[in-house]
Amino acid sequence: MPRRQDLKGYIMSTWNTGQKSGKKAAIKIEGDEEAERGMLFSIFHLIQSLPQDDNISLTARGIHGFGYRGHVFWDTEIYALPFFIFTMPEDARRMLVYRYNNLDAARENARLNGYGGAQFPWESADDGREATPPMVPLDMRGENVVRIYTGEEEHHITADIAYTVDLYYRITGDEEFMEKYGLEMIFETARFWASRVRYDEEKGYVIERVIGPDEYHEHVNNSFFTNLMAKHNLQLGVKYFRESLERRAWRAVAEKLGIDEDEVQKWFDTAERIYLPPQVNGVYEEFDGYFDLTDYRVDPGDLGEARLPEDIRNNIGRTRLIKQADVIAAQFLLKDLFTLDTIRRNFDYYIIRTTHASSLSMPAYAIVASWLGEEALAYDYFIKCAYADLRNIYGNTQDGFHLATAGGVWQVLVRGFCGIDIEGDSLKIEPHLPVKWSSVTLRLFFRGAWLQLKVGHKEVVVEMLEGRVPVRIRAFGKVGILKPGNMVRLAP
Ligand code: IFM
Repeated sequence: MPRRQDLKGYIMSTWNTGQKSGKKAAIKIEGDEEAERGMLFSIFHLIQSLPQDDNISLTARGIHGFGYRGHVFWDTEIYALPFFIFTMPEDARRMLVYRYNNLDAARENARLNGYGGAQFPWESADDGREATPPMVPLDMRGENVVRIYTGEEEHHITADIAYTVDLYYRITGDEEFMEKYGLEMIFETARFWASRVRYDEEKGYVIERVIGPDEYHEHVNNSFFTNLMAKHNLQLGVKYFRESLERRAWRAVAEKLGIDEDEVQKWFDTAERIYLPPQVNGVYEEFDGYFDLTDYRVDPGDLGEARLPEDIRNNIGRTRLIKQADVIAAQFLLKDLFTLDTIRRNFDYYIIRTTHASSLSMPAYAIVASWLGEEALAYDYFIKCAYADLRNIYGNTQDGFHLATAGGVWQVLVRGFCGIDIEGDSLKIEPHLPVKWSSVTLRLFFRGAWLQLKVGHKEVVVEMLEGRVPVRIRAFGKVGILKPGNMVRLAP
């Protein structure tokens, strides 16, 4: 193994040697050195920040500073882990095992809050208890403090973790992980949501008093993101329970937890009737009452709150301004639930109301922008994110590296520009490359095989470097079966 500080060179130098690490992470972008350098810089820091054991996971600001006190947020599962799952699956697994190791603490957390199942903490440290500080001092003497409600209300983290457990399984096919850790996390989190909802005669199952990814608005009811992710979590519970009926080892997990058909039927009914805020002209209301707030718009090319007039800044929670991708984050995670037209309407509406004061925002918008053919904006955000800490665009790099942004940069390239997605048992590639890029070459792990992909504007070439089972590749509406040691070339 190289020394960690040498990794950047190592990532590229092993490209042609067949060494394991080179296979995992390297990316080449033909036609854009600046983009390639920024991409590798991001990957380097992700790898450098990897925890060495399963007592802790990747932290929001890595090992580069004291920001967020070394706590683990949804940044890890939603923004960083997809990179690790596709390129370093053993490390991704270890970080998910960290969550499993804290499942008892999450059960206790749910119990203390009056819920069932397991509720993961918004900020997690080594013991898995809620570690979010309820107050943060604004001055050295602690005379002015700000009250922080995220630990009490930002509940979507529980569904985000279940989402990534499922993603890990869909990419790796790691049955043993599901049997030992994954299923239990999915079942216990589904249980949490079944107890977290309240039945409302008019609306169905509602989720009250939460904070969504947009943290400007606290104590809201029916956050679109939270409700949709909770629904997804319940549906995962149902799906995996049904699959477990066919497999003895999986069924044993459900039995151990005392889950039966009646309970799962309740999950199913709850998921079916979870209330989602209605659409107005195709736009989902971010939470109940959001459209009644004072409207205020910002330039999508700029970021942060400093540009806002003081009265708006001081009353931001009374406006429709949002801190980061929220409805758009849901559309990026659960893309298949939406038509492109709906995504477009929501994107157009929210992009001019988002300050991007959170470093998690631009990656989500950039991914969706690339799907929508908004190349200039997607590329602008990609470069801003790839150089976020080198250029200190958030003004707080001294507090640590922005790891969610780094994972987001990789996702903009892979999910956005290369359009890589999993469709059933196939790997789907729908390129939306920036015009000045001629191709992207990268390596991915998918269902036991190491693949090398060369993605161009009008051609996709996939080679199986290692692996024993054929992989189905989809691109440009065509399907190719990639056999071990072979190559598939697809064009429109
Ligand atoms: O998890 C994020 C949150 O979405 C926005 N505030 C910062 C947290 C840590 O990066």
